[in-house]
Amino acid sequence: MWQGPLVAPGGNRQSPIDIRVRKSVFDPHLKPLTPDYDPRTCSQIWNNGYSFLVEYDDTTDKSTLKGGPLEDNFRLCQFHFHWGESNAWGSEHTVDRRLFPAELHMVHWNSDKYSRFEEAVMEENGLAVIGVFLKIGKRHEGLQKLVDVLPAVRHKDSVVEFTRFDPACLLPTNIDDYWTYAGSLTTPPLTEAVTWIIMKQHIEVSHEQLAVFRSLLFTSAEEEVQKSMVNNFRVQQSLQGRTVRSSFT
Ligand code: SG7
Ligand code: ZN
Repeated sequence: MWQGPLVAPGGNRQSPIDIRVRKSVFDPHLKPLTPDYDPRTCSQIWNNGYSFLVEYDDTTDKSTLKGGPLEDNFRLCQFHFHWGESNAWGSEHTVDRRLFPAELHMVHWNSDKYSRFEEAVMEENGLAVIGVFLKIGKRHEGLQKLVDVLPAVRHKDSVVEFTRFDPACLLPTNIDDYWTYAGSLTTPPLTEAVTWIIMKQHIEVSHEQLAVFRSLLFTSAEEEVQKSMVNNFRVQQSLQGRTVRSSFT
C-alpha cells in the first residue's frame, strides 16, 4: 500500500544513530558484501556547499554493490564525507557513543527496482549507503589522490574532472564485519530510503589529510564572509524501536 511520500524528518527511521554494540543482534543469515567497482566510472568532484561529492557515472551497472543485507543490485552514484573542526568529533554514527573524526559514505541506489537515483531516493528500499569511520593515524595513500585535488573545489559549486579513482581503496581490509539497520538520508530530503551498512573496521588517515578537508569552504567565491567546511554532520536521531543487526559475533 502506498503510504504517501517518504518525506519524514519526523519519521521513525531517521539517521544517524548511536550503535550500541551489545544491543546489536547477530544475524547469521547476513551474507558477505560484494562491491564490484569499475574505477573508469569515476567522473568528477563537486563541492555542493555541504561536503564534497566524488561522483560516478551510474547510467549502467558497472560499479555495483550486492550481498550483505541487500536483496537487489545497487549502483554506486557518489561518495562523500562528514568531518569535524577538530579530531575529537565529526562522524555521524557513533559506536557506544564513541565519536570518530570523520565518516565516509558511499551512496548506491537500487537499479533492479528503479531507473534513476531521483526515483530510488523516494522509496523504502531505494538506497544502500556504506559508512566507514576514519581515525587519525598514518597517511592513507589512496585518499591522498583525492586530497591533492581538493584545493580545486575549495568553494561551493566548484566542480573538477576526477577520473579513474577506485572507491574500493577506501574500504577497510575486513568488509565482512558490519552493522546494518533501516534508516534515512542525513541531509535533505531526509527520506527513509536507506539500508545503512556500517563497517566495524575503520580506516586510518593522517591529521594533515583531514586538515585539507577542513580547508574547504561552505561558501561560494562571491560571498564576502567565507566559512570553513567543518562540522557537516547531522545530530543523532533516536532508534525508535529499531534493531541494529551485526554480521559478526
Ligand atoms: C543524497 O544524499 C543527496 C546528496 C547528499 C546525500 O545523495 O541529497 O546531496 C547531493 C546534493 O547530491 O549528500 C553530502 C550530501 O549532501 C546525503 O547522503 S547521506 O545520507 O549518505 N549522508
Ligand atoms: Zn553522508
